Amino acid sequence: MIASFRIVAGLTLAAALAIVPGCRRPTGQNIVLTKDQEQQIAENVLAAPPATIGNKVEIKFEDKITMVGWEFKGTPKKGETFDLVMYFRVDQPVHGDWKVFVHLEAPGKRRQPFDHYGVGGLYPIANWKKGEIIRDTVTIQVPGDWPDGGSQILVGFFDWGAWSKASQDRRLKVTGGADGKVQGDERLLLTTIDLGGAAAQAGGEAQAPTPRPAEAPTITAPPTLTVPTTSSAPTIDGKLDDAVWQRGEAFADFRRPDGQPGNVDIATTARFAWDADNLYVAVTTKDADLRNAHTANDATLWEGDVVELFLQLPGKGGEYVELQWSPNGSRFDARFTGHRSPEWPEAAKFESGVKHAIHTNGDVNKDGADRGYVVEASIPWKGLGLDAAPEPGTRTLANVYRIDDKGTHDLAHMLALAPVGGDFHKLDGAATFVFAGPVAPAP
Ligand SMILES: [Ca+2]
Ligand SMILES: [Ca+2]
Ligand SMILES: [Ca+2]
Repeated sequence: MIASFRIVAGLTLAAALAIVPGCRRPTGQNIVLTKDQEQQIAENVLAAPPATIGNKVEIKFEDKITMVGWEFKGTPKKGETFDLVMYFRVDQPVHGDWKVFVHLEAPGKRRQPFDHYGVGGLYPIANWKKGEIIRDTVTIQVPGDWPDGGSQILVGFFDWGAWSKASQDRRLKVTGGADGKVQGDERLLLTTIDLGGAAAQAGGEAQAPTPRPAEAPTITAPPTLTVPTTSSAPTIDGKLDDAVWQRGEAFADFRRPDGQPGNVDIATTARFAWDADNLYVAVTTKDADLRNAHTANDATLWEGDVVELFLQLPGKGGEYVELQWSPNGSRFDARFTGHRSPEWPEAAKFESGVKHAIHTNGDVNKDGADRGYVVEASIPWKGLGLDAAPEPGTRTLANVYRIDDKGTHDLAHMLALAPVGGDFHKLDGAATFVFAGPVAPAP
């Protein structure tokens, strides 16, 4: 996921998930919301469903929540973005740390999860009150290389707390409703759509597409980076005054993942080096507001500000690792045997032995004028499952991403070292890293 997931709430104001860390707590105490955020909740918590909804349904999730309608805004189509708007009636309070899940699925081929708290993360399910109608909007970005054939949208509720703490898969049972088919795993099959073209909605009338700005992708040729070897390992302290970082060039030509020019407010540079023991990484990034709610390693860091490295493991037949670092000091490491496989909670059980230090220029999760942060890390080759460092001249695929958390994770607030479209796990077409041999001393 993540980074598989890339959810994101359809609310467009800068209502960051992480601005309200209290949101993550089911009891909802001590949530301090801005006026804009309170307004967003007010606009999406209704006394009654709207008179016109694209698809009116009555589908019960146990005796707690009933989906009363849903509709698309925009046209579900490969390489494009659309909103799924769902209306839920609260029949009984749901206690605990639950999330809505939405799966975009090409059966047997690919699944893209969009897990989220309610109303753009501002209104956790634990706070939903009996009788309320919740309008919950999810923005779904369909990767350009999505498989052909019918795709499904499946919806449900799962106990995020039980999953994150104990890997228990608890879901609300879909117990009623003739309008939606239910999979055996408590996923409501909402509709089957053809992403090659216009939506084929189950019931109801198609919605007028919401116009979106036309942005032709400008995917550029992927860069090739020469990763120098070093005879002096950097001190992993978040300061880039080490000799290895003083020489050579930093890669600074980050662009949006769709190839558009990058947002200069989050300008990012990356440096790499290696020796017999480790791959070394140094990333500096501008950021006016440092946000990440997660302090635990292997948490869903991609919900906040984050730097991500994807690296294909040389000689391992397409296996790759994903490492992430947040300005909050936490890191995530996961190993995948193939594209997004296994799913991230399983993949993240992998421990690479990465050492990292984050230097922040500003205060994380406080309002104020921040400047950015620096990630410095060493990743042991042996921790990656390699017998030894790569032979000089070895080439492999890699990418670096950076997300600036604005609540809505849209491409405008992301950067990629090599733009490949928006699927962060897609290494086909990513950058090539060449591990260079020792540099001859100057004569
Ligand atoms: Ca250092
Ligand atoms: Ca930020
Ligand atoms: Ca891990």
